[in-house]
Amino acid sequence: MSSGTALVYDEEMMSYRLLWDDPECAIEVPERLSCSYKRLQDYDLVNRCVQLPVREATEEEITLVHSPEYLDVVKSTQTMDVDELKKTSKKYIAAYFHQNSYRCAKLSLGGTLQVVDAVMSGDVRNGMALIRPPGHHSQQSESNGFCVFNNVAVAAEYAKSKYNVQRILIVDWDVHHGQGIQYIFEDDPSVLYFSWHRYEHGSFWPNLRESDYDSIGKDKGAGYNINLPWNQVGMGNADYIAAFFHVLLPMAFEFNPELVLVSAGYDSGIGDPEGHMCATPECFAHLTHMLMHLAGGKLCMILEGGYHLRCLSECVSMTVRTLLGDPVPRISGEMKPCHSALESIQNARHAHSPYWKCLLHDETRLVQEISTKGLSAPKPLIAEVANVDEFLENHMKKILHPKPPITTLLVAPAENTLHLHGGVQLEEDTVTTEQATNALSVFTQDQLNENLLNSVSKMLLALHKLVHRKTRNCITLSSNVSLSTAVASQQLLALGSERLFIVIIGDVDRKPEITNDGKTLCVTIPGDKILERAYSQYQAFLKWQESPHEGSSFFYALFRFLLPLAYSYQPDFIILAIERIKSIGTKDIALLTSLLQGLSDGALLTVITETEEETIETLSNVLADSASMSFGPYRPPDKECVESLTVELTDLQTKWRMLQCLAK
Ligand code: Q9C
Ligand code: ZN
Repeated sequence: MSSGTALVYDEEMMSYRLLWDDPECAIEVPERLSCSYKRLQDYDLVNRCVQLPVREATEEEITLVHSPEYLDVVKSTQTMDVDELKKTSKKYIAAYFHQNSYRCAKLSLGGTLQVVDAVMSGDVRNGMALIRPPGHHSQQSESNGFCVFNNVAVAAEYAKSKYNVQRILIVDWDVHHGQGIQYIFEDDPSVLYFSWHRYEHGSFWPNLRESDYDSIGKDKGAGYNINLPWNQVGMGNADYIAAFFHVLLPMAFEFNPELVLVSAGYDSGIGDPEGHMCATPECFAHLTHMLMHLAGGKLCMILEGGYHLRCLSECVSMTVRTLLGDPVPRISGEMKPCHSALESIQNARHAHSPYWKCLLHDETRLVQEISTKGLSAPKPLIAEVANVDEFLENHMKKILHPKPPITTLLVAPAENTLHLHGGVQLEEDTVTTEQATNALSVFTQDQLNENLLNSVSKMLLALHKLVHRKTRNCITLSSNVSLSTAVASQQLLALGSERLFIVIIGDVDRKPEITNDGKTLCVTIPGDKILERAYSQYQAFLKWQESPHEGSSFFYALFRFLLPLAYSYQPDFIILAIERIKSIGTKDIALLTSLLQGLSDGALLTVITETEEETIETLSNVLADSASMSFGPYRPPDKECVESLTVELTDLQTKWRMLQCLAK
């Protein structure tokens, strides 16, 4: 696996600007780049990246997407005076040219391709291009919406021809519809394009009928264009994350791309004068983190819009931090998507259900009357923040914590033969077994062997370090997972955990204390035992059976059930207990573990049977270096799996609202 994060930035791309009065174009300013870069420096992120120089894109590269005639027009703007520039600009919609536009557009595209080359060659794992002009509105022969060349679309064609990539996912989280990308790949099944965008039933720019959820692609490309129109402003963290769980991610995992390109526009963030949305910067860390689990981590972020300079630069910083593998800050806000978002999600799922097996067995139907239709001035759902700069200043202080000095602390016998990641540190402090004896006596009267006492003692020490953020996460090997987990959960609650999320994989003899007071939420993925079960909203069961040979469909359970449940709950600590593994494979557990790190600031304890060597080694890699492996291949879920999961969801989703994907 490759490592490292590429960063492309060059201030020369600030050498063009709007030369006349045009309120529509005035927001696209050179400072967008310098502010973003400055903020990355403030957070000391630039030095941690592999900085790459920009280069000019060649004519051959530009014409992978654009017509030679259009290239000539752009070229000719180099020598124009202001009147001619203005005249040429007016031929297009929301576009402006400057004498340096051509040069900068070539650098912007060339910079994009630099990141793609670095990622595809394996020099780095992922990367980001801080560039302007943006690209996603630009079309074969047209400038549009501040865009000159379609950077991301050319990047996709380039990756196909240079690296023979068969499947590319483009995620467009800019608040505008990237209609340029849609037009270019509409009939191309090798590119899956996803865009969410402010739409308001077509009343928002670019006011296109084809931005609605029912434009699903054409001919061979049918099913490979996903539009998620937002019919109200004020969409926030819960709406965006629900869109990922219920629309993008299941299809993306079924698609199984070899490369992911993101049209990373941040006008979908809070305070943006174009978007009027409410998502806070850490939301983009979560979106990035989830996408890092596709395509073996090959992820390229290409800047598009984003016009509130402070919001833009905080969002860019959160994105780069996450690419570098830093812990993802806990998401803020109530984790409950709004009604209008659910209507859009429901309709997008319905429109795509004929094309994607992961949607086939699920209940989908169309919203006949969309509730916001005909409302002239839809009200923002969240009271608008009066001073966004001030809000962000405080918000970032609140959510960002110093990075724990240790990433992964391992509680294991001092001499072990495991092959562990370099970032894993063995818990070596000397302990007395007295505290462990006391803690265990609550759960068992049996005579306990020295080994278990020693391991539980060390675990108690490690839990203190976890709670006090001396370590990000922790692995405990145990000869008795049940007992160790029971002690760990009791201890974490005693140390002040208010929402402890427990996932148990396999059949444990003894359940940790399920308190039913809201302080614990426990999900069991049983092995082969039929469990006596009492229904509670704080105890969930996931019956799941993978047949190990044909690829896994566990991603379906993750995005339909486990992660929405976890995100609804917003735990402060997580325990993952792994007993006897029968029902799901090592890669499934690795994917689950890696994604769960997006919650609880990464504070996660894994308790695992000491004999499961392969799983221990895999999880130590995942915990010490998030998303350091390929998780696929995948296959779509069976009908029975979907149906039993649906039954389990019926009651739970009334309380845990991120589970819901139908508007009621
Ligand atoms: N008030 C990008 O974000 N103006 N382009 C819309 C609606 C055009 C946005 C006017 C916005 C173009 C890359
Ligand atoms: Zn935009």
